Amino acid sequence: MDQNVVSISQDIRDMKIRGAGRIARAGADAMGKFAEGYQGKDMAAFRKDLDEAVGVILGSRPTAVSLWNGVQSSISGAKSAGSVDEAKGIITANSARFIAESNEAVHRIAQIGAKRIEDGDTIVTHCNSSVAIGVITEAHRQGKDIKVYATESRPWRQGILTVNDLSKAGVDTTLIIDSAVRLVMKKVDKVFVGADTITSHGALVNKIGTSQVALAAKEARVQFYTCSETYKFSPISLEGDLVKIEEREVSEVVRPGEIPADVKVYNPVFDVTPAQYIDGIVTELGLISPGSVYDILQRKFGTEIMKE
Ligand code: RI2
Repeated sequence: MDQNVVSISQDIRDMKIRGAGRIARAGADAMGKFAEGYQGKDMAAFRKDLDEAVGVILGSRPTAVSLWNGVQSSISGAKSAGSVDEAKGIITANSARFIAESNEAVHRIAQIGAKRIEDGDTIVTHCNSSVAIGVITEAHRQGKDIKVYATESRPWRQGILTVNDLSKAGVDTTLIIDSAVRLVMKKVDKVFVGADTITSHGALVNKIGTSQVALAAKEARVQFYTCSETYKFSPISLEGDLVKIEEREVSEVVRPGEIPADVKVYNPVFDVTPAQYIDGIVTELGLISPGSVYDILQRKFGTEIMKE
């Protein structure tokens, strides 16, 4: 097995590479490196080895469809190539294109989303979304006077990354524990979060606790936005497939011996926020409603990607 593929997949599994966009780009990069380093000339063997490499990468984290889309976009058309060299060329070009378009999408979303933030706004963000942070820091860069409450995001505490990012950008930032969200919501104007997956019926799958933030926002009549590149839209959800919610180790929640051995620990990493809690999805194609996800999936992916 290609060592780049093995090590990138391990880094994704261990959360050394994390965040739905970053893992998508890492998955695409792994496919590009696999193609560059492939030595054989037999197409049948290449197809088999490619399938194995794809399986290793996709097995690293199950929830974010961005990883699946990054990998599938990178290998699109390669298996029907006339030779291994042609297939390798297709994959390296696809991979580079995906990574460039992904970075460009993050930039576009920052420009579009920042317009929804007004001078004097107080914002809540949850976990660590590079895309949501891009929107917030762009609004700040434009000179808008904003305040941000960032949740700690147990158990991995990605909120610590967020407050570091925001502070570095000069944004007035306050860290709160996850359970303080409803209390602070009274002082909040807008919520901006990221996305791991968005389904064809507009439900948002994001870091555990996102749906509680959305619930508190709805109750307080606070606008709730998710910032999502369209490769986080799930083509397989069109066929009714459920998004697999990743469960991680008990050790992420409690230290050994801290609780009685007969107490079970349940550590789901993501939850689902239904479309009716979402005021808008900021994508690189524009600000859309959750009801438009189906159309974009059809327009962007058609049925092609599902046949790979
Ligand atoms: P960006 C993260 O998942 C968070 O749930 C975050 O909202 C989402 O990915 C999107 O991140 P994890 O990898 O692509 O921390 O916006 O489990 O950076």
